[in-house]
Amino acid sequence: MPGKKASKLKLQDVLKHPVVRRVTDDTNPELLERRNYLPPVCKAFSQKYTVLKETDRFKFTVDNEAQKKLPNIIINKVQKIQGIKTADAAFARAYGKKRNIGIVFSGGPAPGGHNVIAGLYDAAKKANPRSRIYGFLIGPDGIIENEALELDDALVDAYRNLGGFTMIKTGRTKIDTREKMELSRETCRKLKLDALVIVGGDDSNTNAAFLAQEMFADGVQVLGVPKTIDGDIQVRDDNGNVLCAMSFGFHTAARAFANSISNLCTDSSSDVKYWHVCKVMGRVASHLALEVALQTHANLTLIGEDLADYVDEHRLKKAREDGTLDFHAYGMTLRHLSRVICESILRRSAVGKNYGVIIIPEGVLEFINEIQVFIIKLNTIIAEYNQTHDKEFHAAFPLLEDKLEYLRRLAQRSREDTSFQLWNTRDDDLFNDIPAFFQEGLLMERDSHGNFQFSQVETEKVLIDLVKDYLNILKEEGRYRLGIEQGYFQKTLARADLDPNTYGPLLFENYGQAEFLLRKAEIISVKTLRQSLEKGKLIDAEDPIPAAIEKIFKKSMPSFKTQLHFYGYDGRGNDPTRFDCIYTYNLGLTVFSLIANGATGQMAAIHNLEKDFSKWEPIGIPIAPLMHLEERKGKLALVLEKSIVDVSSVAFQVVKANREKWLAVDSEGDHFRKPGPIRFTGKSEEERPITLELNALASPDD
Ligand code: FBP
Repeated sequence: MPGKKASKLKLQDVLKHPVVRRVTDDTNPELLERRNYLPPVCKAFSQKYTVLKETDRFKFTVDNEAQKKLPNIIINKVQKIQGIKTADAAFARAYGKKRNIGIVFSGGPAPGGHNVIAGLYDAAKKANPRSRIYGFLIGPDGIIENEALELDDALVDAYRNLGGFTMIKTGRTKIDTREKMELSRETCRKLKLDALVIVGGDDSNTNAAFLAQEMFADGVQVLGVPKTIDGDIQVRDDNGNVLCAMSFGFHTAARAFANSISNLCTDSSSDVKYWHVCKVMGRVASHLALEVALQTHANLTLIGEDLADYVDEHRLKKAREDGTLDFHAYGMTLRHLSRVICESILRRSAVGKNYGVIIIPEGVLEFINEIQVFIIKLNTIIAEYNQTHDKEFHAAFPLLEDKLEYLRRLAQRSREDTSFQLWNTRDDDLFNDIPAFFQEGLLMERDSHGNFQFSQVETEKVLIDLVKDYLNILKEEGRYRLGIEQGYFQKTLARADLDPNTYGPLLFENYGQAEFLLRKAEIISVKTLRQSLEKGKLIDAEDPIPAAIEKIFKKSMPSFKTQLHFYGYDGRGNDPTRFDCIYTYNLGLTVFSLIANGATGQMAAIHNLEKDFSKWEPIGIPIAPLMHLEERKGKLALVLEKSIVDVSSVAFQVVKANREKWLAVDSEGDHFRKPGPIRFTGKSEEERPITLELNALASPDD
């Protein structure tokens, strides 16, 4: 017996066997291929040197506060990077001087980060092999605490084209106090840094601008790199000219989510019994959900920005007729949103499809009026508490019950003191109406940047619970039914020697008029079925209900079964798509060009990213003019503006135009698209995100 033979082998020998060694090795061919891949570079980088050309073509409206707080970098302009073959001796000396450069990852991981390091490392070492590149460990804490690792060839090579931020890790600390600023300056002095590169999202690039201002006098250049899977760093000037179409990591995360969700589309249309509810990351903006919709053609995709635009025409009409104003007609409520989802479920059910796939963006609550009001009010309450007490809010009230009690006291105060309306009785009543797990989510600790942590809230559960409740009501009213295909009904009855034309008109409201038959609303149980049959004189009181009729009735009673999924951390850790590999390597080269040419307070970017690679142009974008005042932790703060989905964009309009088709309320199949997995070699994935490709149609070549 083979089992017996194998058992004679000594384990030490098995472990030394070449097959065992090969299959248990930490590396595999794909990994080696990724490590050895050298991404193509933009034309400017094919020359020995690069220079910066400032351009006045792009206009920005500057915020007064930014003008005041960032005087040395507010005057920065967009800089185009151009390659030059030769340079005079002074330029060549300055360009190739030995430099110490620090780089840090800040915020959530995004596929491609290692290639930013690789690009920066390669360019810096090419300009001067004696230059030193330090990676700060575990995010901005590494700068504050001077925890840095000098990078070498072996380390950089081990991570080329690989996902994650594993090489130096990441963290979410914000350098937002005088003390942290001082410690950061101290670290830069100790390491004799010429430049510091911050690879991060909107908040981290905001930090980069403040550090650039702070260290201007020290001569330390600070540059940002646009990272985040959320895709919400997109830069346009006042005239709508696109400077940075997308942050890196977005394409990979969206492709990874899309691959998994497309597999669910296949599964759900195979065993036809589940609605898969997929929440996809994206703290506020719905860019990822939009791209996943384009990649998969899932049956229903909610886009937060679209919901915020919602106007209830019925309410408006009624208010007009009554000669009144109805402010509740504007914007979507959670309840109304659950009704919108129910409507789609009902319509598919009516054509026999009791299954499907729904995509919910993680940040959808940000666009629901009532929840947004809670988030803002609670942010302010927590921030005010922290400012006036020694103990921090969450430490003072560790349990949900304690927090609710504190809110109750605030509501009480609002009754006694009419000038205090931050939390009134109505807020308290409404808040007490929502499920405990959701209350906990809304009260959860904000992150270090003051952001609400949407990924920790089970948004999909809140919504689907409301959907379930409403579907149960509709079921009791006989309005939630599974359509029975006419041919199936006739065959089933014929097999039981029953005349379909006798039973059909009694059972269905549309018998003979439609391909899918809808059970009459009054038949909602075996009891009411019996009553109808008796009333129609098809059976007597003592007769049993014919088995075929009962079978049809049961089939027409849908049960709403769901599977909830969250796509976020998995896609965020995927190895980058070819697009993200090439994009990030070129961002690394760009950031070195900015450093070598003396820039500070700029963000590295690729102009024309949405177009063919041959048109890509490396640029530096001034960060300070992009900043504006925003509410954070209950206070106004100067931050980089997040870019949310533009509902007039081509990408959104295409999704909107396809909504009805992808919902597939007909007897035909669904229209699911299979994006396939991210493959490094082969031709499986598109050259760039579909969103970018579509939106580029609105910005023809300059
Ligand atoms: P960044 O903006 O820092 O890139 O992070 C984005 C993100 O992945 C969001 O999509 C998500 O809401 C959040 O991070 C999750 O945060 P955490 O990693 O702290 O759980």
